[in-house]
Amino acid sequence: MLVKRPSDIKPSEITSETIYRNRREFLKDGSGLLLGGAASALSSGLAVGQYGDSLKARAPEGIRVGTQAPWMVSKFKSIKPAPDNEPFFTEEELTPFEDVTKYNNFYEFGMNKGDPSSNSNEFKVEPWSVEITGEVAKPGRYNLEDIIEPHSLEERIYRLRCVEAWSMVIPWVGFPLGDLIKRFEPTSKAKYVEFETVVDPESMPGIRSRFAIVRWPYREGLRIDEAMHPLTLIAVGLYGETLPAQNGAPMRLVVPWKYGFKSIKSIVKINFRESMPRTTWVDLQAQEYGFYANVNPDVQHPRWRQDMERRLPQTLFDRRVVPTRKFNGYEEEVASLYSGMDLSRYY
Ligand SMILES: Nc1nc2c(c(=O)[nH]1)N[C@H]1C(S)=C(S)[C@@H](COP(=O)(O)O)O[C@H]1N2
Ligand SMILES: [Mo]
Repeated sequence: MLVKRPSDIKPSEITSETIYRNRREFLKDGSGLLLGGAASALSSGLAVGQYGDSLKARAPEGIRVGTQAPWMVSKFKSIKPAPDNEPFFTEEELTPFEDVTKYNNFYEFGMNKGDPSSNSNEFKVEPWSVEITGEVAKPGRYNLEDIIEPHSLEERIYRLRCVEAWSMVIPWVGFPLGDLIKRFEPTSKAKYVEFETVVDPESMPGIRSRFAIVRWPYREGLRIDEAMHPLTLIAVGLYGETLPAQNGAPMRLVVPWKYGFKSIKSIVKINFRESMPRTTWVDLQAQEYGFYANVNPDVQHPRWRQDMERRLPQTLFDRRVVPTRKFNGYEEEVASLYSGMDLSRYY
């Protein structure tokens, strides 16, 4: 984000909505991902459970990623499939599993898009615990199983729009952050929620690197009403599998109407507080990255335009440029959170 600037998008490269839709329909039939999900689950030899056989998206046959901890594996057998209607689902063509898991931003493993997948082999998610602190009635250190076990998992198909002007469509597995927060009983002083990523120099070469620009741990935050919004997800999987390290194992945030950097990975701490937390990107470059970071085609980034995006995967022949939508297309659901706010000031 500071290092690389997306090359400029020429108006001639913008794919018209019609062409985009037609291609989408075509690929949907051909990819076998949206329509063939059930078949691939059955043929992969997985013990399919109550819902696992009807997920809208499954990883390619034979692919196992992420933790295979028995309690987690058994939870993954009853994932409620994404509904057929917006906003928890989109009909847009899914970004292939390969791109979702090999083109990543996770600076703890390095700055290049391929670094997180190639440099995360030493990363361990067991044991894992999450510290809950601040303005809550039930603070403490909870192990991962205690955090996740009470929640039923669901599939959600969301757009992810990075501030660098590329985007993906990702089938997550998770549960609403709001349901988790309620369990800790926030006090009336809990106005903001702050998150931190694990810092493990041993297994995270990006942290050891002398070129690192981030002051670790990576930190992010939400206003409490944003955190409680039903679209805000704690993701523990994608494509029907537990999260690969490079996507933020074992649990990460997904806030689909905000730029991707808000969706912090590999969370070890959740702190409830009265004042707005300082976050990693605001710390680094407050002129360019704001606390709110709502996707907004009307507010340009100082160094590139934000009204278009490259929908991955791109090919040599088609850069797949599509218009960026306000709140990443979730305006109807979230605009009321910001009524009366000047979004060009609170970017
Ligand atoms: N801890 C941590 N979380 C992070 C990042 C990071 O570098 N470190 N990058 C962010 C950015 S810029 C984006 S776009 C998304 C990318 O998520 P994905 O790789 O799963 O697509 O993760 C976000 N979460
Ligand atoms: Mo990003």
